[in-house]
Amino acid sequence: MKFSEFIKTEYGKSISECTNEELYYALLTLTKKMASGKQHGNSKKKLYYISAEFLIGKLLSNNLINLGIYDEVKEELAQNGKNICEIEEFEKEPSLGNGGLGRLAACFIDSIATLGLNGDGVGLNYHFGLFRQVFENNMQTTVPDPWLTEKSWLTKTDVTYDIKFKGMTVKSRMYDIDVIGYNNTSNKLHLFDVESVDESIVEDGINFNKEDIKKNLTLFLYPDDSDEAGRILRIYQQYFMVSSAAQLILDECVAKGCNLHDLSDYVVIQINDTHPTMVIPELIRLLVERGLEMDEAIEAVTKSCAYTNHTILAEALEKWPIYYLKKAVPQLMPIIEVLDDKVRRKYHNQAVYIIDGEERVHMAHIDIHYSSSVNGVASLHTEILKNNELHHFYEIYPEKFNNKTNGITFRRWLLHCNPQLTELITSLIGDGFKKDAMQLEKLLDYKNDKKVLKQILEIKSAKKMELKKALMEKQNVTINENSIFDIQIKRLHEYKRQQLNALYVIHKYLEIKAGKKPSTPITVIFGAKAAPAYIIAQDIIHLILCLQQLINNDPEVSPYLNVVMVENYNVTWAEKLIPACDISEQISLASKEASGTGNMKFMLNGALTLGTEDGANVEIHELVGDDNIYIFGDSSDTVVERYAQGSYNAAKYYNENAAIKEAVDFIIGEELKAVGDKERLERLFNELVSKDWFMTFPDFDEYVKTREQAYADYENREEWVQKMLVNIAKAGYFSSDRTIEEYNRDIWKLED
Ligand code: HBZ
Repeated sequence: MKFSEFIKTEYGKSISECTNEELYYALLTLTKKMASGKQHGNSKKKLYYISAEFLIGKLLSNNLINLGIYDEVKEELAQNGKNICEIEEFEKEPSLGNGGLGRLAACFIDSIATLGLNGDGVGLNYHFGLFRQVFENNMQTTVPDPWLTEKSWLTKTDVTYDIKFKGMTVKSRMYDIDVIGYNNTSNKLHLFDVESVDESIVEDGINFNKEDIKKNLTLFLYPDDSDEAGRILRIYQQYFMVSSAAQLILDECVAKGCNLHDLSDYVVIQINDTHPTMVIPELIRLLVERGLEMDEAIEAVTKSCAYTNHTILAEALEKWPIYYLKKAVPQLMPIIEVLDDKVRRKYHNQAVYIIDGEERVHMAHIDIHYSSSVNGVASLHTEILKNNELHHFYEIYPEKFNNKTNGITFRRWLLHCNPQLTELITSLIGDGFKKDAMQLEKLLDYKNDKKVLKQILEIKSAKKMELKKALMEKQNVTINENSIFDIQIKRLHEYKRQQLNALYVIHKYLEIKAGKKPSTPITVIFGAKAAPAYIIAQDIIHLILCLQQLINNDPEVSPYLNVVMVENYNVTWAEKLIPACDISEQISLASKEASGTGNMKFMLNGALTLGTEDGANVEIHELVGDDNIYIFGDSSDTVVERYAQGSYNAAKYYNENAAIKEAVDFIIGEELKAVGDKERLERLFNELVSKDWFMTFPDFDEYVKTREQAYADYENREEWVQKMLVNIAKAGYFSSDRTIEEYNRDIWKLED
């Protein structure tokens, strides 16, 4: 049915008579209707992808694309004087994620549906999600981000479960979002919510009683865990998620004829990082309750579960005090004790115990012992897990370890965010690449085609203009569309080293002040949220915002260098920033970034990577070759070795390297103090000079040199655009369809 006919029958109006808001809701209704006709046939074995985050982004355009009606609808709207982009403004971006892990989950459910696999996502329906970031006085402040509207992509279901905590039972209810495959069947994202949640308990935008679980359980993603009540609340949330999931899983498989002894013939559960780990003891508990012997239950669950690790940072690996678990979910402790006991009997190595000497439960250890697969998310990351971080486990279970290099869905990160480039590619190589991304390699035939190269540059310019317009409208900031767009967008974390980028900006500022002007002006763009309790991360944001104010208002420098930090960086911003980017900053300390996925999105949209040999950068480097990427910095082996020796001395670099000293001193110099907060700037300065835990100084010189080389190469537009083309052509490997095919081949083994 055409959209105009749908509008007429459902609303009794024509398109031109509707407001944009009415059109948005009409399209939402149409999409939901079409999705329900594409439900998966429910084959015997089913995947449950459990994740605390699903950073799905706005859904309208993507759903229309996946249903194959985007162009048609856009055209019909245009004929009636309506613009689909304006209509999309009515959609609020769901605030159900924080970073790469959540965005990965969103790409994966898109690919699972696209490949026609029977697999649903399971998570939580956070009412305020992650906080919304607002800048005030060059600082990040946080406010709730209510995103739920009365009519939305969520559908309330009749499915409810009792979730038992110590001394109380709460009711969970399942809400569903359709996950529409590209030209294929549709699956579900199940989001559980507590019936008794009460949004009104949030005061001053952010504070609420952390102990009133019935009212607060699904208010926020990652509630502040700087105090004990916040940490215990996270356990409540995690258990609520996995107990709902476990009950759903058992109900669904029993309905299909599973007798629970054969659970793993019906069910495979992918555990996305350690947040859903309690699904393991919870399923064991439920199976025993339903009559299985403990040993059999453990075996059935182990066979059904698979774990993905996303980090080697020790502080990010969850370890919960037994005391917390006993307070919230005491019924799990006897099971966890049995699991630990079995490990202790078999392996006489404390490093692999589940419960440590400080009475803490190591969640990742549960996952590794009691899953049948453990995977890292890029080749280097998996090697580091095997050889360093999880080496003791690798010795016990070499067969469990495998790598699954991350991927991104090209529907969102090319077709939706860059229709111009999509159209050009289609005109050159046909549209086979939309289902088989490796076909992008055919673009290499055009490496010397002047007309094509010119078109690629024109598209980049057009996307830069679009970004300029968006920044003007949303943030009242003007940027120069003829400048080099050098972009770093990701969560704010010291290991990702936004501070290294900021040090470069200072260095460049001082150079320009001293009369050395860049041939082409440079716009350095940041986007990042910092966890509210992560003080140094807030300080780094403060530094960047101060630099933005200082530099953009300096008439001597601003014609050559600008700094912009986008406020409340999210998926919608990423969709505008990535296609406009020339240089993609992927500068984490080697060994620390498990994979990165922004790096892949940038490459696909023709940006060149300036990065360290870390995460998936290594694989990007291998694919595009030395000439089409800018690599710098110490290798992961060097870094791992330096940590092991404990020999790093930041002060030595600071004292012996004049360029480093000059840039670092600037942080506490008069210019910045005039626009910034003395305490924050001094704290950051001290942190760098006395610790620099993520080793920015050893990489500084090479970073500056490599970045200058990239800028110099940019001047040769013909060669630069050839590099862009190679990056686009080689990006096919990073389609999440490829990643999901690998998960299915090696771990899930679902039928198509
Ligand atoms: O997962 C990210 C990795 O840092 C990134 O390298 C990788 O590409 C991506 C997908 O595999 N990890 C996260 O985003 N992790 C979190 O956001 C996180 C949040 C809360 C935690 C732990 C980790 O308690």
